[in-house]
Amino acid sequence: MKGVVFRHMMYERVTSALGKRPPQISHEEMRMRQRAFCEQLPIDGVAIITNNPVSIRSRDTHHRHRFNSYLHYLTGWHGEEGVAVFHHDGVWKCRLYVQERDVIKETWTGRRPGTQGALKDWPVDETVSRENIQSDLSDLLLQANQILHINGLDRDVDELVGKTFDEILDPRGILDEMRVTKSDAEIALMQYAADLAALAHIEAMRECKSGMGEWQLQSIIEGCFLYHKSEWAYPSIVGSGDNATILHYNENSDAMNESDVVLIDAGCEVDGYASDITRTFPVSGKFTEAQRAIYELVLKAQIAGIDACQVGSPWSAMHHATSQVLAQGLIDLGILDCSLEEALGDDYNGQYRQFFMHGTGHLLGLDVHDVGGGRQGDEGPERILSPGMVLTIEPGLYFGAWREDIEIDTKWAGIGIRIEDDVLITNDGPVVLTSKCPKEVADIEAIVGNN
Ligand SMILES: [Mn+2]
Repeated sequence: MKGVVFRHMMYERVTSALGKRPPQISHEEMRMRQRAFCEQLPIDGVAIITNNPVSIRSRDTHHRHRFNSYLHYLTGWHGEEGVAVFHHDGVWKCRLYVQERDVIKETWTGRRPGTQGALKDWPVDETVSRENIQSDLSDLLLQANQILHINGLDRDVDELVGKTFDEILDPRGILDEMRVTKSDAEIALMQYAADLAALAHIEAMRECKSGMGEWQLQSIIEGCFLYHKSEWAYPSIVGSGDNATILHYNENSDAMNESDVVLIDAGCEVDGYASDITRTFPVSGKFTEAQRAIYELVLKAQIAGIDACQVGSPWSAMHHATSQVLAQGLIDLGILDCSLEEALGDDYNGQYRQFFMHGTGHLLGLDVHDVGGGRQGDEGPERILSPGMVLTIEPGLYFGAWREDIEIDTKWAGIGIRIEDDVLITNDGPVVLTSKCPKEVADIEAIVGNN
């Protein structure tokens, strides 16, 4: 009972620091999005946006459903089997297929707005019962000459579309570009998601003690999300010691040793918008000399990466900035024995990549790895940074003691460090949305274990 009371107080501290939750995206804004989308559609075309499928977790129990980001973006509709269809009928209209009211089913699985409720309370022009989608959508498709649709999410719709059309266009080309630039309302939600995650990380730092389980730090952070009517945007990573050197480790099942650093990569979602924060700190509250040397190098690289987030810069500028600092630092620490040119290599794939093997960041929004490209290995012209974009800056260095492919001094073995912030691009330079989460050595050492 004492623990429950304590947890409540800890979270109330976060609540008061958080302030007011911003409003959800207005229907007016969704209507603007619909207009901008439809303006780019062929007038003899139909565009279909389905919801995500429900997936089985175990026998007759499902994974918690997460709405499709495009459907959310355009209509705010989350209902299972929901389908939005944009068609031109003198003017562009949004027709939404929804599950009809059914008292028996609603008794088991929850209330449904039904066709009438959806038409009244969502920004759509027409609603049709999902039961009639076969005949109703077929009629619309027969009148169209072009179809835009994302295959693989709704089997019934895939089948209907496949029967009528040989060539299927992808609506994501239009929508992704729209989603890259965030509106003021979106930025407000993302700032709140960033604040909540930042404060949750601080609570985990405060509570950290050697011998504690990684899962216990996870529970503090995810409990904090839930306490504030939010949830994780991606499975939380809590890795101590060698586990910190596994990029997507999320078993979170080991007890933490006094001498290790622990890496936490955890972010939350607020009305669909994600935050994404990584912090790494010593379990004991005090970095060893070796840990501190690596930490300060990664921090220096991260700050250089953030500084490179300027309007007009190409996407790769921030990766080049972090890479140059890391490569030079690895040479200075004696971890790499070569020239800077050799360390960086052609096209930034040189020797330093043994220890920094991922990209420097990704776009952030309704999806944690948001649409709009910019990730390493993406095709097409390089994205140029512009105001309203939100991206992460997250360099890291990883020295897995378990790795047979690298040779390093034992003093570095088992150190994995990543520092990640969320950055808004503005005409006045980069704005760090996650700035409430400390990252300087002195600040971290003052907080860890100090509850
Ligand atoms: Mn990330």
